Amino acid sequence: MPDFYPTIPVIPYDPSSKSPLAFHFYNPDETLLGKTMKAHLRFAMSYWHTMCAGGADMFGVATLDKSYGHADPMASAYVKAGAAFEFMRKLGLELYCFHDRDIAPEADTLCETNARLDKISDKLLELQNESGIAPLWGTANLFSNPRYQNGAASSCSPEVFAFAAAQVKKALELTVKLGGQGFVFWGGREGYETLLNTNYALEQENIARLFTLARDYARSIGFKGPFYVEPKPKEPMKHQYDYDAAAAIGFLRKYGLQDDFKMNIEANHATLAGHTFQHELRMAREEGMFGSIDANIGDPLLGWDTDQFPTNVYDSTLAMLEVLQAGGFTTGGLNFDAKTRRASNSFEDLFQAYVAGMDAFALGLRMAAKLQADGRLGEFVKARYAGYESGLGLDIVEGRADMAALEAFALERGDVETTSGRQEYLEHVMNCVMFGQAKL
Ligand code: XUL
Ligand code: CO
Repeated sequence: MPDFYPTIPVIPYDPSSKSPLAFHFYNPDETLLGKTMKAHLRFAMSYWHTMCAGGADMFGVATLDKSYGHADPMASAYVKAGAAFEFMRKLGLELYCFHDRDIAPEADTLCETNARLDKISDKLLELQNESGIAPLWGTANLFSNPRYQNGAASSCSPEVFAFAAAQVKKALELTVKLGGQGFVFWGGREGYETLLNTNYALEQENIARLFTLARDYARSIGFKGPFYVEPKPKEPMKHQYDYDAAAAIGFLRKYGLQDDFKMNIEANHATLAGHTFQHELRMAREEGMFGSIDANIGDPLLGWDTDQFPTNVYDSTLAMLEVLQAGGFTTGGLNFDAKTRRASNSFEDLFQAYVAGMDAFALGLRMAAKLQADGRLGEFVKARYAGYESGLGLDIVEGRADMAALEAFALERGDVETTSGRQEYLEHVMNCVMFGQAKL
């Protein structure tokens, strides 16, 4: 097989190296808390950003040519598939995520498009069998084609609903064929630009109808994995229905889908919703809906989804603390839904970006393990709520204290002393554990 990235070596773990193409913190086979780092982190490549996006933005064309030497889109798709597997092999990535339209371009008819998908997926399967690499999840792109301008499942047109269903059906078949472990719904166009033209209730119900049809069809063809909803508040729509984890979980419960669906939490979507990444992961975890992660980071000065590679170690540490507390990934993983900046216009930059992102999460995992071992954060929270473990607190928690009893207590007790939340202390503990040996 030809080498598509001849100047790029297999990336080694070498903490003493000054090479940009070496891992300093990610040592895949090192065991930490009873599991290899590779098993903890379950890194995945995003096919769309990595293999397809060339840096085009609203003001300019691509800065990195990703046609892989072929003007014909199907010829390019074949070569791209080979390149994708070389890319993953060199980085030690064993999982990838794809939209139907990433792996093969749409043709003039649905029939021809599906035939293209059959051919390309045969090629992907061959590459998977040679390498042991497999999809973390598959999905259907229900947002790029102009037919989805008014939404897909939430479109005002039943014909568009049918097209979306047909596309999801095929994407599910592909996911099963390729052994994908999950299936994502990201509803970029499932929302509205103005309520003046929107039947909100019908749109919501139709999204639930498509999810239910997809779930039932997938189970009938042997798909055992979870579905993931990937919340995002806006962009491309002004308002997206799956605004954040709380909205998406409420929606899934309303329509009885909570046993088959979980959350795919994306860092930059969390911040667009006005939440931290940690908040969205905590919400999903506490609700028993933690599934998978789209790892990236936004720019706090920009109000859109910049999909930058995650290099902020505080963020990755807090994220990995949530992952550890959720009991780790099962079918989920860390998909780099991230792209290099437009001016980082070489394939070496792309490898470098993955090294940076993978190392940031490896460091996050190491730091999260240290914070757990140190114990002070956990102990502080436990102590803070200790009042609910006995006496009045236990009566409240166990439902023994009614309104009259609580009033009687308050009348008798007089005023209550407040306790400190000690935020600055806790932030300092994080720094001490992460960067030093000092005990506070
Ligand atoms: C868009 C986004 C998508 C989903 C999959 O913001 O994150 O790429 O991850 O459709
Ligand atoms: Co995403």
